[in-house]
Amino acid sequence: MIEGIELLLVRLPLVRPFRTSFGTETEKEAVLVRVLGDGPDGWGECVAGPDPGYSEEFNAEAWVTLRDHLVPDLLSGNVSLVRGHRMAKAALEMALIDRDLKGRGVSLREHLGSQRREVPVGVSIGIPAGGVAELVDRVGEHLAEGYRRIKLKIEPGFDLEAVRAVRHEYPDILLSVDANAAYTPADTSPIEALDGFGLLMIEQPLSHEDLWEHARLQARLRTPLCLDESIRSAADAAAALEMGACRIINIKQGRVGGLTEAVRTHGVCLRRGVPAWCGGMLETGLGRAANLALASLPGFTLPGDISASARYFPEDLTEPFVLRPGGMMAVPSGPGLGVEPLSERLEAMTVESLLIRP
Ligand code: NPG
Repeated sequence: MIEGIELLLVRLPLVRPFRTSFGTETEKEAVLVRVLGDGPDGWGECVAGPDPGYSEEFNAEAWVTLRDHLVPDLLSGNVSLVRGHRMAKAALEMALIDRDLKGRGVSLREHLGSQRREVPVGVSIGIPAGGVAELVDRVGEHLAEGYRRIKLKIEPGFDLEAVRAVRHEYPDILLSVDANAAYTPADTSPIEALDGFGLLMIEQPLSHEDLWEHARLQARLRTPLCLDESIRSAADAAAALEMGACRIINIKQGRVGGLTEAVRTHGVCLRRGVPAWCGGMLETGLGRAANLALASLPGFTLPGDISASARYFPEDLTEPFVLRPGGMMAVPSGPGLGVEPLSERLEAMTVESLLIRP
């Protein structure tokens, strides 16, 4: 029996500001969902941010969508007719799955049917205030820590020079770039200029809603394009691959509406032999636990954006995740997500909470 569902808004300081082409985050703000009843609590984390810069979803609307629609629909047993709002749906789904699995003593990894107990991971480096020189230093630090793939955030004016400098220093590393939709079909020359640097992929150069212009661009490039923002479902992934819009897919459970749809999206890639990897949204330990379980599925053939807690937060919400030798991270093996928020931290980081009863 579900006795209530609690929504919590939490804020965690970041170790350093994270700048992308769409904005800068200095702290992590997230909506958490806690399902209460007999048996263990279930926890879910919404991947939306404070502003609609990455996609149309953001925390204030996710809160209202959960409070006024998704949670009441669930508690009253009505079929939910909410369109879109995938990140809000994903958070609720995660909490329900976590509770169910904890009650049955099954880990999310086992539930997904995965064999791998650790996964190779990479790190995503925001656009540094100190420009290219600072970027090259940061790449060196993360390589020394053991990360297996480096991803650079780029935007018009911070692209070619940055890639050239990093490649000059590190000619052989697995290196990719991510534009977060910052370029336009009218001028793709900065992207085409990156084609000769042996990049593993160029992620989401064009609009967050586009497939067609990406297909036209991919036809002119040797480097694989990877789509992130444009892929909101398994069906989107199939369409993108069918039309040649990309050759690699970034899978984020929040972006596609939950773990179930993420597994379906992974299936689309696996059946076609298309490389996939698990994206990250600066999640706290809760969301990262889900990402690690997802990334342990066999179709995730490239290192994910899943880094150790210390790369994001002075203090994580859960026991910290650490990097293992060889740039690997352990997939949690405990029931459900395999992690819990630490109660003292949760209390200190919660800025708002609301308990909704049936
Ligand atoms: O390691 O979690 C991480 C961050 C990886 O670069 C990363 N995420 O565009 O994929 C992205 C980007 C992002 C971060 C997007 C925060 C939206 C919010």
